[in-house]
Amino acid sequence: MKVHLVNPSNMSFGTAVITPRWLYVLAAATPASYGDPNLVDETLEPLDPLQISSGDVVGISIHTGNTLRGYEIGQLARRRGAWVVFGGIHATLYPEEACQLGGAHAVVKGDGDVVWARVLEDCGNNTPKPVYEAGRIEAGRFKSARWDLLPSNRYMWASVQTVRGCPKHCSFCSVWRTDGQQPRQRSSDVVLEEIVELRRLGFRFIALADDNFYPVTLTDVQLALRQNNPGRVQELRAIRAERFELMARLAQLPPDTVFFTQITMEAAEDPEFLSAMKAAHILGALVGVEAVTPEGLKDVYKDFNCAGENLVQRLRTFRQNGIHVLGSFIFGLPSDRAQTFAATAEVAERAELTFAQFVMLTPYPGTVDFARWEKTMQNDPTRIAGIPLTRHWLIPAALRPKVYAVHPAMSDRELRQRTQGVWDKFYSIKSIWKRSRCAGTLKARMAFVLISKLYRRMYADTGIATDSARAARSARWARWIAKPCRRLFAGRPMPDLQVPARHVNSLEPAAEAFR
Ligand code: B12
Ligand code: SF4
Repeated sequence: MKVHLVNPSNMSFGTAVITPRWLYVLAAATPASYGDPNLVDETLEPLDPLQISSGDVVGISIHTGNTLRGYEIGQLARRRGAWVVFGGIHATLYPEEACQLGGAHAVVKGDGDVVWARVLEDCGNNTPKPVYEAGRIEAGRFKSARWDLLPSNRYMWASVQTVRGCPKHCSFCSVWRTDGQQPRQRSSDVVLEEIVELRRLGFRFIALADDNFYPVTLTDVQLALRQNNPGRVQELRAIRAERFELMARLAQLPPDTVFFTQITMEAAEDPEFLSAMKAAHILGALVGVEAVTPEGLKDVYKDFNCAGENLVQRLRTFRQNGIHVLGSFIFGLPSDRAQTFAATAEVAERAELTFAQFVMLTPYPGTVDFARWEKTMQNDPTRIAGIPLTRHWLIPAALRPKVYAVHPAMSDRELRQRTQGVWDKFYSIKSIWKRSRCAGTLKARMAFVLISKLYRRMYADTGIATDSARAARSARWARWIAKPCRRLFAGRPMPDLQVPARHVNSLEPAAEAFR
């Protein structure tokens, strides 16, 4: 019985930006008695169905965006006589759908690290259960990835998770509902072991695939102190101390190592944290700006973000501390008006963002926005290819709308055109060249231009493409440019690199301030 793990995608580029971490984690969760699993990442190349034989197990991961392709693979694998098992965020939310449309024999809801061995055993005994409630396991039970199975020369960035879950509750995000609001933080020992293994292989760019790298803010600790809650204070400070411990150890890695993470802008109020990040080579972070107006922030339950001039200042603080920001903005919020687009473009420029993305509000399942929208759509008769809009992921990609909710002030067309306009402005050659000053040498500036253009093109398929011809053109361009880009990210293998030792004095430096 061979085990196959498939990461579905409609587009294959030959080279990919970030390793899909789940593939290497589930590989680690596969008992040695089954041999090494066959890992298929369709963002590199499509699955060859002939690899699958009767009696094999095919594990497929789906997030909402790649569900349709995932279901195609499931049906295909089932026709070839394999056991079909689905997992991932979308399967966790809609297990029945994976059975009805994806040919699933079994669906794993939640974390696969521990349950996967049992699923394989049950398949081997011809007794898989329709649903495995795996839930949220403790951080200590997360499996470290099998990086020894990573193909060489295919990915630009590797990905290592340090913490799962997020204490916030943004309306468009499913993370806090599926992964929980209690941060599940891995110990720095296991994180460092993975990172050093990757560095030995020659990866010097590593994405920290965290929901929120700053799970405890200074305000959280102050609040717990004010509430006279010593247990809570201790818990929060332990999480912070472990963060600082991790960063102190990352700081000892070779100086050309580069990390990128996702973080809330509250970190800008915490100078020790930012300087520890810089020292730890965490030189870039995706910051969810979402909206530039107080009304927009209210729309998405993100009142901890700033608007106006404070926002510009907060974002600049990252840059002033040596951390590049990829600002993420959402368009299509109910409070957006025609002038919001120009205001956003202006903030993106003034805040000295290195990269930016301008995504269209999409009701993802598992979010507050989705639940609200689904309710309002109860009596909506619209069907595309026979599918109601509230199951938009099942609509063939070419027919899928780009805007889902009726906007109170703008037509779909206007929203899309204005969004496109902001992308075009931010990624015009003139603007990119101006931003490329941060890269230094002429060669580095040229590389910056190339990467900016690649980023822009790869995004042309994630919600803003005006038509499928444009998306196909973008894919061709990205395929062509991705290979030389990967070389820019590659590092020198360092087979002898040692794991930095635990740091005795790395306890949260600001701790004294809270006593
Ligand atoms: C890192 C990350 C990215 C990275 C890297 C993606 C990559 N190549 O890996 C980048 C920045 C590129 C990215 C992009 C996007 N992302 Co993203 N991303 C994440 C993040 C933070 C971590 C993913 C990760 O690596 N986790 C670590 C692995 C080990 O965990 P896991 O994938 O959940 O797998 C575990 C279980 O789910 C289960 N499991 C998973 N698969 C399977 C399969 C089987 C067979 C079994 C048994 C079990 C199993 O077991 C695993 C181990 O416990 C998640 C948030 C999250 N908490 O998951 C969002 C998340 C997956 N992303 C999300 C979104 C929306 C996007 C974008 C669409 C954003 C945008 N607007 O453009 C794009 C889409 C990109 C694309 N086309 O695929 C959403 C998906 C929501 C949904 N319903 O689908 C999430 C959940 C975040 C959110 N805010 O809600 N993302
Ligand atoms: S959008 Fe970011 S800050 Fe908000 S809940 Fe999701 S992970 Fe947390």
